[in-house]
Amino acid sequence: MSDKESKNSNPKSAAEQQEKLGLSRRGFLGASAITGAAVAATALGGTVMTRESWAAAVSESKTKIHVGPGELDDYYGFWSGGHQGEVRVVGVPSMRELMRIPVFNVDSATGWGLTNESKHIMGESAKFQNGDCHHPHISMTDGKYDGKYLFINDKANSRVARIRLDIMKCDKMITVPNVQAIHGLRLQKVPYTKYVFANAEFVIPHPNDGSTFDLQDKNSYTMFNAIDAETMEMAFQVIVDGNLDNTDADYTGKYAAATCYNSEKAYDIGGMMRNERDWVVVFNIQRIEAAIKAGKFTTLGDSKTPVVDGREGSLLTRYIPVPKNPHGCNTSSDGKYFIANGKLSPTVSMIEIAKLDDLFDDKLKDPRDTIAAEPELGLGPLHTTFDGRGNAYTTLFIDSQVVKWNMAEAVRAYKGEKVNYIKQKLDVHYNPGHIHASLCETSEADGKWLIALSKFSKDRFLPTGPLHPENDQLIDISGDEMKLVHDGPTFAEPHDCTMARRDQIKTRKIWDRNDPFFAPTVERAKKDGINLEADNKVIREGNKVRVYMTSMAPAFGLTEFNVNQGDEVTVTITNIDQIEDVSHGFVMVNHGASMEISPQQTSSITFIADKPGLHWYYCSWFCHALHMEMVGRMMVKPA
Ligand code: CUK
Ligand code: CUA
Ligand code: CA
Repeated sequence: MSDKESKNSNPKSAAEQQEKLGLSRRGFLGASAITGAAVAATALGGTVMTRESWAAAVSESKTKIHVGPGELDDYYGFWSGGHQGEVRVVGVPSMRELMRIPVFNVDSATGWGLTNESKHIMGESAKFQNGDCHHPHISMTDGKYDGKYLFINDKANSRVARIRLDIMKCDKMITVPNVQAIHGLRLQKVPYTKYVFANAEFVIPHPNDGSTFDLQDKNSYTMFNAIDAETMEMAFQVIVDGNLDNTDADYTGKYAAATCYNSEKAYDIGGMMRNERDWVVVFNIQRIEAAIKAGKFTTLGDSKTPVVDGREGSLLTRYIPVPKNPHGCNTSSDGKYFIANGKLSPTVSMIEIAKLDDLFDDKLKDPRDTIAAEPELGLGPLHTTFDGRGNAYTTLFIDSQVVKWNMAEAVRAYKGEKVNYIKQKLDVHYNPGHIHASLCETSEADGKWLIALSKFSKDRFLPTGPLHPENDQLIDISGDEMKLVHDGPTFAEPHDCTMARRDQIKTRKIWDRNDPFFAPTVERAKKDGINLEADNKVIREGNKVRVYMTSMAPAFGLTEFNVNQGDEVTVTITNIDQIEDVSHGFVMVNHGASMEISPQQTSSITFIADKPGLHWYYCSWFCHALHMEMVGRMMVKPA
């Protein structure tokens, strides 16, 4: 957007700029921020903080975010790694990165994407080495986090993955059939997360076999997808009009909603902006389940997934027109509203969930009668979050602000009352997308911390060349006013994050030997007659060689093994250390093989011994004073 150009047009190095502006630079930005807020807030009748009260508030908040050495954070944050493909675990409020969970990427430390266990989980799609994740969400029971799983989408290769939060590893992955680009992803909240709802963003012809490329064709459409959260298999797909962007579910278990920005089914920007209104499509989950149960569905191609038609006129869906190219879709934590964020309209649309029964029963004739309010907030509203005290917080991409507003007052204003529902506008740096308040997606929204995920960092950090980090900013919302307290640089666009109280996540200290994560490898070993916890053996089957060994600090069970050139070698290692934190690694030098083996874990990796001679392997995780000596040799006899 053009705003980005104007704020981003600094050709000089940060050092030069620093010199030129001296110490006044931060002050200047601070002042302009306040002036900007003043202008915008005055226009909409909001309150503005003075420079003095702002400085005092910030210093007070800073003491709250200080988590001293050895102290623990109050919240687990789960950050999407964007087109980097991973999930990151971040402590809030310290914003310290605790762990990375590789999902749709290849990770050389843990061996994700390289080990047999990870390839088994990734299935067919292991052939892809990229991913683009946006929306991490934690499973729920009765509208509260149950801490079991975290789900995340892959827009790049149309996948959905599940992470087991007890071990913080991806344990299931599915490619959604017959669609392109899984984007919006949310979970059923009530009675529990039975379904993962996933929007396929792009309209494609069906069948997509090259017989037509016409998006206006009646057989060109996209689908809303439900995946069984436990089995991670497809539950159903719903054909829709237009396209699908973001989604959310309600607190009754009856409805899910999704925004559509391309009701035009256009293929270019001009076309996608043609209509003054696009819509929110609401899905009636019970009716969809009933239709499938009654056998009223079809299937597409090789897929066995039940497909129902939810296009205009269907009993399964309702289309609620909202202005223009809406983006985020957020259920308020009080359960009252689906909120569609206007993007090209300065408004958000509040859809009253209590009116949806009547809409589906045709007692409400005009779908617009479900709109409780359409407050004007500022330029480029993208996503909204909640503090559990009746306030909503919306990102304004173009204004580079977060606006705090009151939902009940917005509804009163919509009815004609003179009330100022805008509470505050806070500058963020810069151009925010998602926004997330602690526990905001659950009925326990606690109004403590807010993360604004800003798309541009510009001059906020030491320069890193043409590619800049994004800037995820921590805002204290526990008081009456929002206070920006921390800048958090992030790589390759997180888009979204989620937070859970630390007591809601329970992790294992060491692996359970019966963990399904490496069960296929245990099965294989059983067939070879191997006791993984004790045996150090080489099994040969033609040119397939399986090397089994243990590891215990500071030694591998085998310090040498022999193979023939051209053999396909599978090294399986079981870490028999019982001590928490003593992870080993295995790297076969010059063979592209690397993996993690944490206490009581079994890991395996397969490579071709294509070069004759001596090849060292070593432990890659510093595990002992003699870690450097934790090595072995593969002797390869020439063919
Ligand atoms: S999307 Cu990126 S800012 Cu993928 Cu949820 Cu809105
Ligand atoms: Cu084992 Cu380092
Ligand atoms: Ca549109």
